[in-house]
Amino acid sequence: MLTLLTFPPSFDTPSHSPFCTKAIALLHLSGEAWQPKYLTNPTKMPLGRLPVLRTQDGQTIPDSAHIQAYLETKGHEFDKGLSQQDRAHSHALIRMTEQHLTAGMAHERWLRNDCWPTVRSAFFGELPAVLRLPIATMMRAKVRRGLTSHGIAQFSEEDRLTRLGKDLSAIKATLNGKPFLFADHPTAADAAIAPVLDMIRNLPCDTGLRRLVQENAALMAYVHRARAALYPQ
Ligand SMILES: N[C@@H](CCC(=O)N[C@@H](CS)C(=O)NCC(=O)O)C(=O)O
Repeated sequence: MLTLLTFPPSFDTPSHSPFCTKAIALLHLSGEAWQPKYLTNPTKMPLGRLPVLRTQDGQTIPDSAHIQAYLETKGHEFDKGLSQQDRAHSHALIRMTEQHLTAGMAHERWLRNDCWPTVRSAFFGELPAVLRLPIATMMRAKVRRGLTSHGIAQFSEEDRLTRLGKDLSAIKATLNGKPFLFADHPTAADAAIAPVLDMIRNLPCDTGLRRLVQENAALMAYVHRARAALYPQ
């Protein structure tokens, strides 16, 4: 049995982390037998991050893209039937989402004062009371540095929303009435992208970004369809 080392569930998704949720979706699509092992501190992981997959033969595979590649070596072709052009489009859309839209979602969770108390309890609520506030405050400062260095935290609210809105438009344009991004069934792009939209629509405070998703019927229908196909329960 495969074991996925993952951050625990929160906010109605099977992990806090979009990358862990992507790995869960890929494992679900692969049909492999797997179990989650929940961790809250990834510092001892090979890349200091989660997800990490442990295989039956003792391999430890960090990074959701490497987990995908491992499952592909076992014969699970997530993009079966896609043209070369669609594969290129899918790759670009995944990169956009993972490198930009996800940072926008993290900005809302971690840096907005109206979201933070709920996020803090969801992510750090299980820690002993004496450690909870210092660790949460230290992690928030680390995320602030990361998102400032990335650039997303440097923009005004209006500029940030314009930029993230363009990512959402690219996703909507790709969907273009189809049930999933590139086919009538989920592919690798859906596993990577739908969890991020799901986390945005379920942000714990009212933000412009959340409204852009919640007020778009096509995106909301897609999120519900993808949840049922990728991480049902
Ligand atoms: N490229 C990696 C990114 C994974 C990643 O950034 N995970 C974050 C959580 S979303 C993490 O573990 N951060 C370290 C921490 O939270 O301390 C992947 O695709 O798996």
